[in-house]
Amino acid sequence: MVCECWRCGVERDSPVVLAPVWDWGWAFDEKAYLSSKLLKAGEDPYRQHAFNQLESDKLSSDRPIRDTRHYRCTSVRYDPDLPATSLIITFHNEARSTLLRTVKSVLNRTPPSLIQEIILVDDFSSDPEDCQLLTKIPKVKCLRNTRREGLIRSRVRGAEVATADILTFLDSHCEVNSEWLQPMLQRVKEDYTRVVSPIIDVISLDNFAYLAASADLRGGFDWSLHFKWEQIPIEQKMSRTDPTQSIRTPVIAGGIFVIDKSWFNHLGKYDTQMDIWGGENFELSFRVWMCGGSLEIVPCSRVGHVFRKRHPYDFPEGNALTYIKNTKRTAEVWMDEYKQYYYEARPSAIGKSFGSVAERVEQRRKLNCKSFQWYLENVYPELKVPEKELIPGIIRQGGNCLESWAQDTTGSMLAGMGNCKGTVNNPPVTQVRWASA
Ligand code: LR7
Ligand code: MN
Repeated sequence: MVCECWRCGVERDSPVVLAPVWDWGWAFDEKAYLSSKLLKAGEDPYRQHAFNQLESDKLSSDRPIRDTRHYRCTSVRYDPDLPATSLIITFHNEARSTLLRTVKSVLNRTPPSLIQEIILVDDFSSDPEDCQLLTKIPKVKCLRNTRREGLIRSRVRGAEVATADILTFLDSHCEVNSEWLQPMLQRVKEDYTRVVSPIIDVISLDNFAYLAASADLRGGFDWSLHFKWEQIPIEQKMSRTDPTQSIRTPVIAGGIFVIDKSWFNHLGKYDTQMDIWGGENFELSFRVWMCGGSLEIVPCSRVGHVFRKRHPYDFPEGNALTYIKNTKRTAEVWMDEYKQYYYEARPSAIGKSFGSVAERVEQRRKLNCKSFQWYLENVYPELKVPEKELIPGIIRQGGNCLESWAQDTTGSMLAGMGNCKGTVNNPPVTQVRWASA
């Protein structure tokens, strides 16, 4: 289907085939790497990785994919001297076929001069060779954790050994598309405080088809700190005259982004007391915006990712508790008085232990970051504060209400802040006077 209107959301069907540009197969025995981990006859292909491993194993590691960019992206020119980047890919028990395809797609679709190195951080996978054997591939380095750390500490470990000035993070089951890196590097080169993500295309977890994602989405969330893709606000959408222009986003999905290394370090890397998976994308996103940077999606950059419906790995402390710990740390450090809405939306977080956040609070103070109120007003005004609903005569704020409860002798309404009563006969804790009209 051919789409004339770039806003209509249907992607052009491009016949472009992306051919591999390097021939280095002599150094690495790909067949041996893959064949030792093939599924056994009759084995459930979804069991180990929560995607159809059989389909992935069948596909070539060099398979061509459709160029899903808007056609206008193909004529955009980038600086010839863009900086090189260190790629960081952390994984725990990734399927060999998807891990290898991630690495090869990077090598095949990125100008060699832009890749300083590909750092694989093996987060204590069962088989050390999943990672080790890949170091036969040019530019690939492998770090192995001596115990399970989770993706947050693993990424920090990767970032600490990275030698390039720019860091690029990727999940371990991705395929990068044509010219994916240049538009992101360009934006970061122009302004090192920008943290940029591609449009994340979908690789089907069932048949591994590469599907174009809508170009009209950005990252959002609700008060429980649950990530969701959402439509760009209509005013912003209408004012976009150029489909190659970046899209400001309140949060990033978290797995695929480019950041200047000194900026990453200056902002405090990640909160390394967060475990396994989840929440770090909010913490990073709030930190970037509130401490003087910005987040954007670069539409001319496309990277495919296998989205799954469940985690294929275990969480030593349990999935729910880990998510609570990580998001609670985020709320406690960054959300100021608005954290009450997080607790209202996620009451199970109340009373749960989350370690000390003193260091992160101190970091925020040192960086002189803006308030969460500033973030809400300037970055994410679409996230409505739930309690500002007005019941006639009552203004709710958290568990408290500003309620009118009597008239004084002058006819002014007396009102007060206290436990919500919803009646005029229960005097609240503190009183304020509203002059009657
Ligand atoms: O203990 C672990 N150690 C790891 O190294 C658990 C996971 N990992 C690795 C894992 O192998 C993978 O490479 O971390 C990466 C992310 O884990 P996934 O792929 O199981 O989770 P996901 O795709 O749901 O992850 C999304 O949300 C995470 C929240 O913590 C991270 O931010 C991921 O990077 C993020 N992925 C993306 O943003 C890609 C787009 C998907 C979306 C939305
Ligand atoms: Mn993933």
